[in-house]
Amino acid sequence: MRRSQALAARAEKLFPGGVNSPVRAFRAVGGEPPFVERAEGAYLWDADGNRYIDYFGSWGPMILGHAFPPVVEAIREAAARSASFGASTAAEGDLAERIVACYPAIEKLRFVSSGTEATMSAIRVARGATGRKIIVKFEGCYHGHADGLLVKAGSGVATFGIPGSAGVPEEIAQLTLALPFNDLAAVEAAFEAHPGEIACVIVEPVVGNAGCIPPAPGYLQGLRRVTQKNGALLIVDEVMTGFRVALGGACALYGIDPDLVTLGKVVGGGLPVGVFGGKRVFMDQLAPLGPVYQAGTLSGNPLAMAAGLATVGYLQKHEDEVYARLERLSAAVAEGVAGAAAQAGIAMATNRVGAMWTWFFSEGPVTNYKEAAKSDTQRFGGFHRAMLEAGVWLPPSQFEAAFMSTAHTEEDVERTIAAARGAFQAQ
Ligand code: KE4
Repeated sequence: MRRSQALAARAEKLFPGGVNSPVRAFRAVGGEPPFVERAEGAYLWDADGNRYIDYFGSWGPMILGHAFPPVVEAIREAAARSASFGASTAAEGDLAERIVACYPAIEKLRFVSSGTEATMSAIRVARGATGRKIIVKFEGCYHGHADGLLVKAGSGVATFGIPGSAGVPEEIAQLTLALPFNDLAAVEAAFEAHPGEIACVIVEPVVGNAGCIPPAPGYLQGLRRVTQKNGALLIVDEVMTGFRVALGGACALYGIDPDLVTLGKVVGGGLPVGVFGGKRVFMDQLAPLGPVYQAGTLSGNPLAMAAGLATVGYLQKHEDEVYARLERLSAAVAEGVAGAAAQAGIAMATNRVGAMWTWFFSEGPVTNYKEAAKSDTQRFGGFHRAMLEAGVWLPPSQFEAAFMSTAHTEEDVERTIAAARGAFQAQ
């Protein structure tokens, strides 16, 4: 029995589905998920010594590649001074200053330990600041697993949501409106149907959790205008896009000035960090200054601050070189595989923004979740398994984004395209 299989057999007894996060179980693509033993640069090695080119990068954080030496060294040094104090440190301010320099919309922020905590807290600030209860999210966008965000669209456009998970009471789901992404009229209709009741709109500015879906031209600016007009806060969830699509994320790329921003993934350099922040007038609603409560034992954890500082500091110092490389390599692999699909007569829609992209096995364009859902997920599963066999580890779902790191090389891209060619010929 392969060591991964033995580890999986044990994990099945210990963890629901054998995993600590559902997508890792490969249920969407089939096959047996390898257990990772170590990683370096662009590569993962599994428990049986097989090497893979990594295109999910821990779901976004590893933008500089795995075990990036400055990050490893920073964590090592911080660990020698104790892993956690539960008291304020200079490192929190050092990382916060770097974040504020990259995200002008953030005047004040709070560190938390996950993207879920960040979005959950940002929504509480919006409700506390406005005294309103209803929130708006978009189909296909994922913002973590807080109850009010695990909601599916209701029957009509402006009708309330229904629970997207067991355990979420309908009373909670009914405070969330789930609207189609890239449809500004739907948002305007929601505000007309619920005047004075909507606390905030939360959006993935480039959707990553339905696969990659870019905003239509003017859409994000439209959300800014409609929320401003109706006294609701705009929360831009940059947990995935932050420091990825640009150093200043989608806020910089699309020129938007939200009321609140959430960050995660890259900002922690692979350690658990979430951030929510924004305009001072809203953030000062938080305890101990104001009436909105939020807290966390490991918020601002020194090891996580050290990893985040080393990562964000490197991205800031080498911004031009880093994002030019990410753009070049991402374009090459996205277009190269799309070209191989076209040569094999396979329908594929490729969406990409910077160093995040998705190959949809779809006839038509993918501009919202309904169109993404028409993709041939069976064919994606076969593609994923064939690529894994060939030593290329793609995100194990049609509805996830692939990620590039600065550690990937042109040779890795060529090898990936060749593997895709082989996979398409075999399909
Ligand atoms: P976490 O609680 O998983 O740190 O962050 C939640 C979150 C919030 N906002 C956005 C835009 C996100 O993409 C995420 C988490 N992303 C998924 C990947 N699609 C995490 C991977 C997983 O669930 O295992």
